[in-house]
Amino acid sequence: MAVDLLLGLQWGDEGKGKIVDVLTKDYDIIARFQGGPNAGHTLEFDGIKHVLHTIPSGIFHENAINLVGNGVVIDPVIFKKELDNLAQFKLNIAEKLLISRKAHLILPTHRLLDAASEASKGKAKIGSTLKGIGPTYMDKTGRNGIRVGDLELEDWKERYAALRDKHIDMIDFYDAKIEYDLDELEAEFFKAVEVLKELTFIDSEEYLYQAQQAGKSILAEGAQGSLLDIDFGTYPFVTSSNTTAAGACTGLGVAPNQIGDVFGIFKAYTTRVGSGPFPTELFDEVGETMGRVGNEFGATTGRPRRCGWLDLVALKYAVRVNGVTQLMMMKGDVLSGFDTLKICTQYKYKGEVIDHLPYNIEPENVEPVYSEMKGWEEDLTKMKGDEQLPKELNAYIEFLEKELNVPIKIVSVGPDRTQTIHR
Ligand code: 2SA
Ligand code: MG
Repeated sequence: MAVDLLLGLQWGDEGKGKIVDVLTKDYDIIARFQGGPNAGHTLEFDGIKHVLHTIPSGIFHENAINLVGNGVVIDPVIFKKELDNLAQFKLNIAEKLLISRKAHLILPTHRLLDAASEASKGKAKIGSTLKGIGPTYMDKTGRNGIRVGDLELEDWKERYAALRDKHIDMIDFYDAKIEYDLDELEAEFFKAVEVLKELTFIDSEEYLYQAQQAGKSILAEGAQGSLLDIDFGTYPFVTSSNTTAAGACTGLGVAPNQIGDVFGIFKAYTTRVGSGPFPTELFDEVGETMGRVGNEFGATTGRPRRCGWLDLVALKYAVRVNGVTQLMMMKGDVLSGFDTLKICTQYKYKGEVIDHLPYNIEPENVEPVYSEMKGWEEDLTKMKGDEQLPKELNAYIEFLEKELNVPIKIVSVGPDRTQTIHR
């Protein structure tokens, strides 16, 4: 059976966690393929809000196997905290959670290096979540990293110590005055590694191949968003992995011809957390209202997210790069009450009007060109069916479908699992 993909099409926080949770009942295996504890996937049901960072969003479903793929970077300390938070829900995690031996480990010194690198950049900082993501992927591509499978080897602690010592020299080199107590960090790390080792480590590409042969259905769950992709995002203000569809092939070992549906998740407006260009960003009351009503705060760091109108130029780009086959529009409920809604359909770029994403979308180069649509007053959060949606919202959806040439199959009208309208 084909492997379906679920991806964020903007700068992350589109609501992927919720949709994976809604779709999980249809899948046997949910697999994360990139990113790490920088992700914050929020799920709400039965009046409880859960935030997952490394563990896939299918963990709450009784029969789904959850796999952390080779493309993911794992911080044992954060992983242990996630497990501790889930312990009260009796999820039978030991049987449902599998870890790829080829996934790389985030060491305490990777986190310190992240902080040192950001501090050294001053105003030009990336706005990283400070979880050590960049330095860990640097060690992966630099061929220095420590992988989950190494924990099964006798000498892994020696290799750990060698890498740690190198990191300490690098932290000194940054001269960023980072304060830390390495003994404390290491004690916490080694304790968490023991917890990680209680889980099942597998050769996940082989596992997924066999699962496919056996007719199991697989959903690959992306983290962050397409515009944070290391290659196709707003570099250097990106994360350090491929967040786009290709990342699922390298991050799981699934062949391109095995990919089935590509579900693209987007918010009815746009948000971004961290630094970097954001053409449709609003600095007025409208943006402030979106942030307040939408509760736009980082699920991992608590940072307020920047808000703005929907950017169709960027969304079209993401749809193409990922080969999206179905769209899911989130947080339409947050737009209730605006008289007029704006959608950016083109950019004014160096005096010319263009409709593709240029190399550089810094504010001095790009000015959004907007189409306006009539807003709606109705509260959407209690609506159950397509037929209840206000006509202005339907017009908004139809406009997007026409521009993007992909159907919008789900409209989410609130954070809860039940606030989901299928079209
Ligand atoms: P990093 O930590 O090195 O990956 O940061 C690099 C950039 O990627 C952005 N980034 C994110 N953007 C949105 N959501 C993310 N996850 C958390 C959430 C973020 C949070 O779900 O809310 O809690 O702040 C995420 N992870 C990374 C980051 O802001 C940098 O711009
Ligand atoms: Mg998030």
